[in-house]
Order: sequence, then structure tokens, then C-alpha cells
Amino acid sequence: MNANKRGALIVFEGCDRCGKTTQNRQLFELLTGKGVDTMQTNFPDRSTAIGNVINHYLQNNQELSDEVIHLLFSANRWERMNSIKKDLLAGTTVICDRYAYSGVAYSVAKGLDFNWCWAPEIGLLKPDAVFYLKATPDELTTRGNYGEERYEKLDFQRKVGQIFDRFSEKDSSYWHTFEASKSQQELHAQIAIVAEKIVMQSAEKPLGKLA
Ligand code: NYM
Repeated sequence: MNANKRGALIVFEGCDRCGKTTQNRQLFELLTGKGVDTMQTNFPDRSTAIGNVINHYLQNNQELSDEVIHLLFSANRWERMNSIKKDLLAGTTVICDRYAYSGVAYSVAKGLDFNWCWAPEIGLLKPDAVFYLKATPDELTTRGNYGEERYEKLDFQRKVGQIFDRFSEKDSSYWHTFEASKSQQELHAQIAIVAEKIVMQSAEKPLGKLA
């Protein structure tokens, strides 16, 4: 890719076990195969000190108030912003598993206020596209090891799905919704078409910030 052109920031969002990780990997392989300089990342990033606390919390080994864990998830994104920005400006497309929208969706599903939850996300890099894998949570409970981690409960996932739906309506200019119940290949084929367009279009645009 031309060094003057930036990479695209593409985010996958959806409920637990919706297939994001598989689609993220397949998109990475496709773009890389086509010669697009691409990297994968994910939130939470459990490799940092903050990520380590988040990991303990998610595995039910540590209790934290809803507010504290919310802010830690957000801080975990902020600690990665400079390096992601550097990669994008160097021409690397970044495909990210979960982002600020998960941060808000899971905390609002617990009962926290939407605007309070969004506030710490303001100023983070704005994705060029969010690929929302929309699923009926009832279908997801049959997927392997469901229920082991915190939040993998049907009623809770239904609430989380509603917040994602709300984002997909509000931010429809850059949210793209895909039916997670489709076969892996079908989903990949649909995502690939949109992703290639986004990569081309983003190269010419300045990076945005969440507002
Ligand atoms: N999660 C993820 C949040 O509650 N807030 C956030 O900001 C992020 C990024 O972490 N159940 C939740 C959603 C998931 C859990 O994510 C772990 P994953 O993609 O399963 O590793």
C-alpha cells in the first residue's frame, strides 16, 4: 500500500459467541492475501496491566463495582490508542474485535446510564466501519463452552443486543449489520465485499474521533 495512504480501522461488534473472532481472522487472511497491510487486535487487550485486572474480573476471580470495571475497559482502549493510530497512519489496516460499543452495551445492560458510559469513550479513534454480527442470543447458547465467562447469560445478552441495535440505528452511516446465523462462508463473503470498499475509501480520509 502507498505509504501516504492510511489504513482503515474496522471493528467487529456483537454479543458473546456471535462469530466475531472467526470473521475477524478470515477477513485478516483475505486482506493480507490481497496485499493489504493488515493487523488484528482485540479489546479487552488482556496483555496489559489493566487488561490483567479485566481478565481476573471476567473469569470471576475478582469483584469490582460496575463503574470501576467500565472505566478500566475504557482505559484499556486509551492505553492502546497511540500505537493503533501510528499503525493506521503508517498504512496498516487494523481489524479490531470489540471496541467502545461493547464497553457501553455491557455496562448499560447492567443498568448504568448510557451517556455516563459513553463519556470516557469520547476522543478515541472513530472506526471507519463497524461490522455488527447480529444474532438472536437464544441461538448462541448452544455454542461451545457457553456460560463459562461472566455475562454469558441469556437475559443479559438480550439486553446487550438491544444496545448494539440502538447503535446500529443511531450510527447507521458507518455501522453495517450482518446476520450472524448465516454460514461462516456466506458471512465472510458479505463482509469481504464491504471491507474492501472501506479500505479503499478510508485511505483518502482523515482519521476521525468518537464524539
Ligand atoms: N466487554 C468487552 C465489556 O464488558 N466491556 C468492554 O469494553 C469490552 C471490550 O468482555 N463478554 C466484555 C464483553 C465480553 C468480555 O470479551 C470479553 P471477549 O471478546 O469475549 O474476549
